[in-house]
Amino acid sequence: MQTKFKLLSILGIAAAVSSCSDSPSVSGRPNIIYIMSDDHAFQAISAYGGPLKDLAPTPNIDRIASAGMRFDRCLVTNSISGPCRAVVLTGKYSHLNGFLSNEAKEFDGSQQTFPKLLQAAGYNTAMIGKWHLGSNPTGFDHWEILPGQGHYYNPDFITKDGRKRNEGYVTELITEKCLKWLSGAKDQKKPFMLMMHHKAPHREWQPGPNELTLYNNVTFPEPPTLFDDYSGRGSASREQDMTISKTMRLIEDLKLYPDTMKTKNVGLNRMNPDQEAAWDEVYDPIIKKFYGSKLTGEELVRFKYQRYMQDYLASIAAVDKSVGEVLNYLKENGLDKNTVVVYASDQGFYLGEHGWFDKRFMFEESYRTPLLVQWPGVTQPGSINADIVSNLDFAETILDIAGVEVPEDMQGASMVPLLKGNTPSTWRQEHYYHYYEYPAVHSVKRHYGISTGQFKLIHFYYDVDEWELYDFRNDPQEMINRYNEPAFESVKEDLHKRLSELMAKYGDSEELTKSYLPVK
Ligand code: SGN
Ligand code: CA
Repeated sequence: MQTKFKLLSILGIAAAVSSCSDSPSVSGRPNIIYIMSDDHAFQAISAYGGPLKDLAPTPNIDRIASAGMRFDRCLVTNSISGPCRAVVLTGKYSHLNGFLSNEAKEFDGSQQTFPKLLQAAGYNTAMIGKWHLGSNPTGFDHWEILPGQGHYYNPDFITKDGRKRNEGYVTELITEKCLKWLSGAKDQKKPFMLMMHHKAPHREWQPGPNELTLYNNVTFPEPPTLFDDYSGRGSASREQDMTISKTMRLIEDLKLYPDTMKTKNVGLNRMNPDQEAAWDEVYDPIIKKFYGSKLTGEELVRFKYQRYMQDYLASIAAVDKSVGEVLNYLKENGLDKNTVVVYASDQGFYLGEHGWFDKRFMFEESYRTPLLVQWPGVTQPGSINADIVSNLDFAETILDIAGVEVPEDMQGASMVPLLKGNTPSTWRQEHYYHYYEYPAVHSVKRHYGISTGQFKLIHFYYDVDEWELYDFRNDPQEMINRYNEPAFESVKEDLHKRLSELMAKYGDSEELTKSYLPVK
């Protein structure tokens, strides 16, 4: 497929455009809808199975898995929002696209991105929702973004015409805006590519008006490592600041605010009187019960975990509904056969595993992100892929699906052969990771590492110099660092060698890493 379109590109993009200038369905160039939520753990998507599956199902997101392919090993290169988004756009690691951490000021929007390449090849492009890259979007015919993280209730949106407050719940507003844009796009003689980026279910997990009571009376199973004491691992696991017990806030995160606090809570104080009344009706009894119960110790952690899950999963229910509305829209408008739909999260998330929430670590729950793709007539319905894929591959995959030449300097690979059910023999057997945001919120130390089909080798650096090795096939919860065990000597040697090779391949190095260290 890529070779075919390399030929097309020799003739010039204009040729590709004119050959496809009838309606999208006539030209055969598929439309693409890339839906990305924020912090949506694969553990909270019922298509992935797991203990939450029946208690908090996601029937609409699951429709994508039923109609298409579920990826079980989609790994991110740097598990944090802005950097993930920059990797998705550029198909390049953070050290090359320049957006290393959420604290990086502005994404350099003058660089090559896949939306720009699609736009130049004749696609109608749009970006609606959480952007989180500082600078304004480039490469889009239309964009409407939340400032920074955005708000759940009555959020502001930024457009080319400035910043404006919108009344309503953020997930529903993003859906409405996307459907409105699609209805204009469908009548144009161009294929379209829409990036629909939900804010939910990002902290502080505020459920929408239609989901406020959804899980209030549900008790969710606790993960076996909720009370992890981090023995058997290094200082990074012990010294993070992202535990449900210590870091999770009763007031802002769990909404257990005494009356006097309410107006100080950024986010909730954006509600209009009707929204606030509906909210209070649900939360006031919870607050009353909580302050009457005087919970402490493990009982308090257990309570916090349940409240966390109830709000987090209710925020997801609105995202699921939104996905259903988009899929229905495509069907009702005859677009379903020629539109590829992707569902992903910017990264994974901890739902109490190791006692944590948040992400950042190269450990499974934050390193792995959900990925579902339906490509009618191409993906085998209900298929499952276990190859190591990455958000590094998204740009190349989307370009390849659109038949646009993939630039040589992108660092991932097109997943099109995988989507067709054929994994090339040369497909990657290992994955490189690098996280930089420290010192910063949640105190996850800087680290880089390699993951293979069975092992992970991780180097925590900057304020420490600690290596960790996990045999995650035999220790799926990653509880034992095997780095200093003689039985793992040859595995360790092999992983060190492969890690050095990977760093060289991607243009990263220990030396380069030192150049990112801020002057103390
Ligand atoms: C905010 C959150 C953090 C979260 C970061 C990054 N705190 O700072 O918990 O890790 O965003 O999240 S909050 O009190 O403001 O909610 S990211 O998904 O955007 O990378
Ligand atoms: Ca995120």
